[in-house]
Amino acid sequence: MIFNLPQLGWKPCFQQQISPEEENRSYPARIAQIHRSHCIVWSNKGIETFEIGVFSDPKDMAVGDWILIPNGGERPLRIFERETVLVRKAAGQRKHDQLIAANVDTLFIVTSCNQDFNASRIERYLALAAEARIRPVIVLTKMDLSDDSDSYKNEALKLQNDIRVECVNAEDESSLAALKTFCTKGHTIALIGSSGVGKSTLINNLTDADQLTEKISEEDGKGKHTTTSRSLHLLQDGGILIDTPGIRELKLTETESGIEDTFEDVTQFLGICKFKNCQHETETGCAIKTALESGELDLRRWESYQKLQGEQEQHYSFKK
Ligand SMILES: Nc1nc2c(ncn2[C@@H]2O[C@H](COP(=O)(O)OP(=O)(O)OP(=O)(O)O)[C@@H](O)[C@H]2O)c(=O)[nH]1
Ligand SMILES: [Mg+2]
Repeated sequence: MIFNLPQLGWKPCFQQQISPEEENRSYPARIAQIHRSHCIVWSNKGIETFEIGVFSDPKDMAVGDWILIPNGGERPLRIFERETVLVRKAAGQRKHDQLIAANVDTLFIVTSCNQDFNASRIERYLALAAEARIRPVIVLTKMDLSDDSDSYKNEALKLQNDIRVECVNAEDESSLAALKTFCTKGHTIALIGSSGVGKSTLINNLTDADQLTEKISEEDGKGKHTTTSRSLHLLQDGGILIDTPGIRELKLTETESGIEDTFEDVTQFLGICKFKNCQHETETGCAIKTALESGELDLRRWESYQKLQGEQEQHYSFKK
């Protein structure tokens, strides 16, 4: 299969990174899959496989990255500077950050109209998107299994000004029309969320992909981490989707400004207390306390903001 570059999301900001000499001697390709020892790339030469270790540490590469390959060469030359990148703190004891996907334009934050829906968790994803300067869309799947999808939608709409929220039945292609409007030619969309919410089902029904999907457990409604690696998928009418494995717990890396942007309803009350060093606990003239009491500020939002900020502080002190 031969791809044309605009269809793969090639943009002027990448073209600018190629010198005229390189233009004659090499070609760009987009990373569609990364495996332990090799990656699969797509370009106007077709689909190719390259060993990873010889040109980059796998930890420094992400699905969605553009790389430069010399004509007829066996090893890529370099990874292009990214326009955007989604990064999370690695799970468990691992210290390095983990790249989720690169050069993403829109993030579909996928959750379901059931017990998976969790406002504070969605706020983490919103902060991640804001930090990366990627437009978020909240996608609520399984509306067909819920009597109350509108109330989930209303809760989601409260999480950010002007946030787009779409309720869908991921298994029914006819309910995905609104999502397709984001999938324009050359536009890259990553799907992210817990296991079992229907990310791969959405990809299968938006494209010709055949991603493995798995029935979720009846008792807890949870999936079993069916997708194990990230991958690129093309839509027939344009648009590129990135499937990702389910995330159990999203830990944020440096996301301070993303958090500030996501919590403007909270930050508007910061810095205006009577005392500069107000801890927002028992001090008089505390703007936060007053806003909480008057109902202008939602307690859950305040607590969620504090939790994420606390994690940021821990993150920085850990790095020192
Ligand atoms: N009825 C209904 N079932 C859905 C919907 N979305 C997903 N499912 C089902 O939920 C199960 C899990 O879907 P997947 O697409 O495998 O979930 P996933 O998010 O890719 O999960 P991981 O790969 O583990 O991260 C499958 O059996 C889907 O058919 C929906 O909107 N309605
Ligand atoms: Mg999946």
